[in-house]
Order: sequence, then C-alpha cells, then structure tokens
Amino acid sequence: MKTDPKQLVAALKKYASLATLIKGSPDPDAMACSFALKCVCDTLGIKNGIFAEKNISLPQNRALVDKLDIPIKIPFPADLSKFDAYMIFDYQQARIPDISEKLPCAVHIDHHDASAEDVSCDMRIVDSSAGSASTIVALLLKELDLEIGRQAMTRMCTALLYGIETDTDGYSHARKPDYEAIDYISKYSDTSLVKKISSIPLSKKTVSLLWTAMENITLYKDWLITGIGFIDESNRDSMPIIADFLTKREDVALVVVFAAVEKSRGAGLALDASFRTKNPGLDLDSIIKGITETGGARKFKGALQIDLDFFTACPDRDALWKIISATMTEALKKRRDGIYISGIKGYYRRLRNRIFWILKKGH
Ligand SMILES: [Mn+2]
Repeated sequence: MKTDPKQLVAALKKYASLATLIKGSPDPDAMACSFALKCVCDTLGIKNGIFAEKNISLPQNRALVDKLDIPIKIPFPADLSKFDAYMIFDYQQARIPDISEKLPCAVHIDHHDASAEDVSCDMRIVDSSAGSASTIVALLLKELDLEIGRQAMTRMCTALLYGIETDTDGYSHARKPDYEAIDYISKYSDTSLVKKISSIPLSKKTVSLLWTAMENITLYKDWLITGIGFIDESNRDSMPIIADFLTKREDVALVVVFAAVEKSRGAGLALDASFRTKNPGLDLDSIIKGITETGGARKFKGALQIDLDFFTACPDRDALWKIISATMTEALKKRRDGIYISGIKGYYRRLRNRIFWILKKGH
C-alpha cells in the first residue's frame, strides 16, 4: 500500500482550522480515524473538531467513545464558517451535499471502492486492499512517526485497533496491510480495553507472530507454508492459532506453520509445526509421518515436533534458522510432489481397513 505521510502533513498544514465530518451514525472505523487525525492535528497545532451527522446507535460504539473519551459533537454544526476545510474518513466519497460547495476537502481516506466522480481533495487515499480505513491511518502514523504524547497514543491506537477489528469481523477478513497496521498499533494500544468493548481473540504476541507468518509465506502449489522463527516455549500456542487463522482466510489445501521453539535458558530446542486443512480427504497423518515419526494428525489438524537440542550450541542463530526453514520447506514440497501417491495410499489404507472391519463384523 502506498502512503505518503509528507503529503498528509502538507494537506493539514494548509489550513488553520479543520472539521472532521462523519457521515451517518458513527461506527468504530470512522471514529477511530477521526480521533487519530485529531491527535495528529493537535500535535501539529491545527485547530480541529469532530462532528457526526447522526447519533451513535450501537452500545459498543457508545462504550468506545466513553472509555476513550473521544470528543464527538452531534449533529453537523449549522455554521461551518469558522472552519477552513473538512476531512472525511471511511466513506466512499468526499462530497457532502450543501457542504462541499462551501468548504474544500483537505483529507479523504477510505477503503471502499472509489466512486467515479467526486470532489477534489488535497489528499486522498482510497485503497480497497485495506480491511478498514483505520488500517490506512495506522500505516500513515507508522511512517509519520510524530511525537504524540503517550496517553493520546494509547487512546488513538486502541481506537484504531478496534476499528480494524470491527471492520474485519474480528480479523477473519484481515489481509496483509491490516496485519502490518495491527503489528504497529498493538505496541501502544490497550488491548484489555478492546477486550472489554468487544472480545479480541488474539494476544499482542500472537498478532505480532501472525505478521511474521504473513511476511514469510511460501505458496507451493496449493499448500501454504510459513516459518515464524525462534519463539519461546510460552508462545507455542500461537502456532496453532495462526494456522487456524490462515486456514480460515486462505483458499489453500493445507496450511503449515512452523517455528524453532526454545525452552527457557537454552535448555532445549525443537522444530514444531502445526498442520491444518479444510479437506477431510487429505491424509494429513501420512503426510506428517512421511517427514517424521514424531508427529501425526487426526482429521483436519496435525502437528510434528523434531528434537534439535544439539543445535542449542549453534553460535549463529540466523544461519540456524535459515537451515531449519529451508529444510522444513523442502521436506514439505517433497511431500506435496508425492501427494498423489500418499493420497492414494491413504485412500487404499482406509478402504482396506474398512473392508477388514466389514469382514470382521461379518464373522
Ligand atoms: Mn470502514
């Protein structure tokens, strides 16, 4: 995603006073973007205010405003003459009847498909590869790297995280830019607060590992393979969570997530992998057993663990990870190449077992 933070700052600084206008009843995505830009304007010393057209309807949206103390005035002011320009977020067009004729639009950020005809803006980012407008704003903030006070930063990032969560249906439709945004804002956000407002299923650590997983994806035929590097034993649970996540989102036959899992104080090392499939016909167990006997699977899910204790003595962790990752990826590719054989073998084995079972019952 292309964002130009300098262009944003230039668009804002062109005006002494800005009104953020939220169309309709404010939802978390629109509110989060408005609030984030308020924090940016405050930091840059630009007067600004947030206005919504209609009342906040959902109780969880009300809770967001109350808990984060987001200053929103309802409805739009009758007289906008004290403002020099307006901003609009999370709406497919910047044009607002009766207002666009009088006030210029400084900033328009959205993630819906762009409407064909619209008013001109000093800065416009409309990118449907983002799961939310909050995603785009968060990525702009990441590049801007402004000196925003710690407290405001926490409130702002918490709002943005909730905006992303809401628009991606609890991250189930989240895509690469969303994970990059989450990785950045989750450092500052108050996830316990987001939990209180909704229920966020992922810990900060899992979200950050999820981002690593997204970055390292290898697609081989219809398999998705990704390594997340060295992780502490206490974070091992993140692996199956990430595998579940990728399985839900990606249209692939198999998802494999692997990591070098370290026991505390260098007490041990293992290659761990989580396998997930949506295909009940895929013989996951024989795929895993073809790599190592120290693993196995039931329908839909499996795991393997290979002892690497000896390599705790390795002085070069980067080199060690490269070898682990390349070896695991290659082993999986070989299994995928042999899938017709293993698949058929699995099928015959099941058929044979079934025949045995029928014969046994018959006697
Ligand atoms: Mn949205």
